Amino acid sequence: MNTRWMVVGAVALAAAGVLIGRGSKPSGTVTAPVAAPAGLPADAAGMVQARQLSPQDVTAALATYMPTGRYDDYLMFASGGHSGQMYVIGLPSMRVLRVIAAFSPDSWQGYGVGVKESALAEAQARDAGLRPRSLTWADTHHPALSETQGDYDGQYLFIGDKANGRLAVIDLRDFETKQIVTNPIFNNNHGAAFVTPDTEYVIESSQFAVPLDNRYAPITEYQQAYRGLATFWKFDRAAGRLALDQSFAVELPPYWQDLSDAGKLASDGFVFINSLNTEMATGGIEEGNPPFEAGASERDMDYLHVINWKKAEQVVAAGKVTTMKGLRVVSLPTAIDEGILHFVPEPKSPHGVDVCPEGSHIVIGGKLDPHVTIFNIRLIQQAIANQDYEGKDPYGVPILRFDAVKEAQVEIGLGPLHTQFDNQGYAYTSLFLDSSVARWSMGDCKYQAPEGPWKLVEKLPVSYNIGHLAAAEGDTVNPDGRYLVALNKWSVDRFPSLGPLLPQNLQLVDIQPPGEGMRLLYDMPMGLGEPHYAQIIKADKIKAWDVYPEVGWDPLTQAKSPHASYEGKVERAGNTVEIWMTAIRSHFEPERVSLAKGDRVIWHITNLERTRDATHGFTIPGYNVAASIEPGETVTVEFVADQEGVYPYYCLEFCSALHLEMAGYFLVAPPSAVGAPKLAASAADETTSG
Ligand code: K7E
Ligand code: CUA
Repeated sequence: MNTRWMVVGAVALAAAGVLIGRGSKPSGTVTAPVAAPAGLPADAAGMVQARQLSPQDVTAALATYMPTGRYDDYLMFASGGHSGQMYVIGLPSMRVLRVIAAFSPDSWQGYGVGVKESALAEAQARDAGLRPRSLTWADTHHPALSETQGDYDGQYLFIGDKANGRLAVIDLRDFETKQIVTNPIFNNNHGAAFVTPDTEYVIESSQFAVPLDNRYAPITEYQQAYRGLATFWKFDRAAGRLALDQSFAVELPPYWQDLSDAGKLASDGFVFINSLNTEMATGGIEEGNPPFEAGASERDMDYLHVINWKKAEQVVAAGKVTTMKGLRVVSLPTAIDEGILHFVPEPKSPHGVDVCPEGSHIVIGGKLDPHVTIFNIRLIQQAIANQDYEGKDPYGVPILRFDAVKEAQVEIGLGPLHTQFDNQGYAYTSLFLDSSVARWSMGDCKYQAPEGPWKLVEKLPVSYNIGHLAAAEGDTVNPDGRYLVALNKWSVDRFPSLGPLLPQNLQLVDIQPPGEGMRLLYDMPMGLGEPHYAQIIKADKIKAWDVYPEVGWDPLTQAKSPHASYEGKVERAGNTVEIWMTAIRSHFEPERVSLAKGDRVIWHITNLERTRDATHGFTIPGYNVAASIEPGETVTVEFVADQEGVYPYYCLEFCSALHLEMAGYFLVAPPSAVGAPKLAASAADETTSG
């Protein structure tokens, strides 16, 4: 019997209440092979007592502890809020495995700091004429893993930028961002990113109404000139890119649209988007108007937008669109006439809309309503067919009769926001004001909970102010149950004080087996930008590369780079100097590059390594360049040598024992001193093997 298991056995004994006093040992217990930290007994039972752990603490520790080298069962992809990035977290260990640079520069990943093969550099160049300045951050809210038949397929990840109306595409073969698209006619979003069941489209719907096409209109013309927009970005899976020319958008009234979710199975072909501010409040507290928070909360009902995107696709194909900046737009009157857009009344200031695994039910959380409201897609389709309307909105959008489409309301507590599902017939809703997670039973579902339909089953307190929650594959056609993570906005007193800016608290909850109640397993301080939503995928669905497929790989195009080179060389054409450099443990080639001030420099670096984890870096003092060149990768940096001097370039990754020697000299002579510039690719470096 190996020692670890004997220790575990002892801990399990302790958990069962057999707490043994210091000095005595239960039979079968052995002393741990490594000395315990000072002051802590070396045996498990002694540790349990010394650290004053309850049996619940011990089982929680056993449920989350990951022995060295063992992998997590699940990966959670969490947005990074206004850090602009994405995080990858292992479950159940809650270890942060990676940050993925998406919208913000990250020097460790060589992203946005001089390397040309990057989605950020590409977007900045493309948007130079569209946006007044280069954006170097985002407010990432909702990640969406690509889906095949409504299930995560582990291929791509999309993330919306609420602040600037953008989306990013991440390829999960190398966990790098491949594309950033900017909505050409709208400058913000919130219902993004959500995917249709086969990732035909990535949905980006707006939040704050503004005039379309980034025009100006005075706020007094709000109702006439301001609009919302639901954009359906076509995803070209083979290319791994969103294609603007195959995308379309549907114009919406100037309510503030909120989250969205795509229908699936029973509701495939529909997209559901919440709204608030159907009052069309325009603020102006300084002019005696009610503030937004009151003005946008006066009515008892707002509208769930029900969009038939398959019908919209046909209308677009028939050419009934206006094209603005390359985006085909179905106007609001056309959307109404063609039966693309219907409204469903929904209780006060809704936030989350979540479609159940079978696609039959749509769950709404109303921030100012203690219920979740559940609509049935069959009833919605019937009401549309029968024109069972309770009226039309001021723009002529038909409003379906609430009682005709509502299946149930379940009172669960204060501030319901977002809902996820498991494989036992339960739904889980975050309660922001209650700071808790409610577990309640679904009705008319493939799985039926023993409590019967539409019942609040239990609530688990969380710390504190929960926003989203994520259950394992809990927004797919095939949820796993097992784990749920509460993404709490505030942590208040949970961690030591590190100043006034506090981490968020991500709490791991065991939701299996359901009969035994939800159990809190782990508090994870998130000392990085604020995650909003997260998705949890089975780890074995991700098929990532260990190294790039070929030496000389361009990760932006996911193909061999035309700039790849297996040997170092320098060429001059006019005043452009082009360098092909190789990197392998523990040297660059060339090791000297000499030129004159004013020369344009194009510097390609190929990492020749085929060894996993043998990443090299590259930087030059003062030139704002930080490259990460992963095994097989080729990167390019380009700049004008506008500062004369001597610049040691070196490898940024501690790649080998002789990492400090992995360096070279970049010599920028004054123009006059060089005359006809002399180039020196170092011949001193004879080493060719790795
Ligand atoms: Cu509730 Cu942007 Cu999804 Cu944050 S949103 S919580
Ligand atoms: Cu290569 Cu350090």
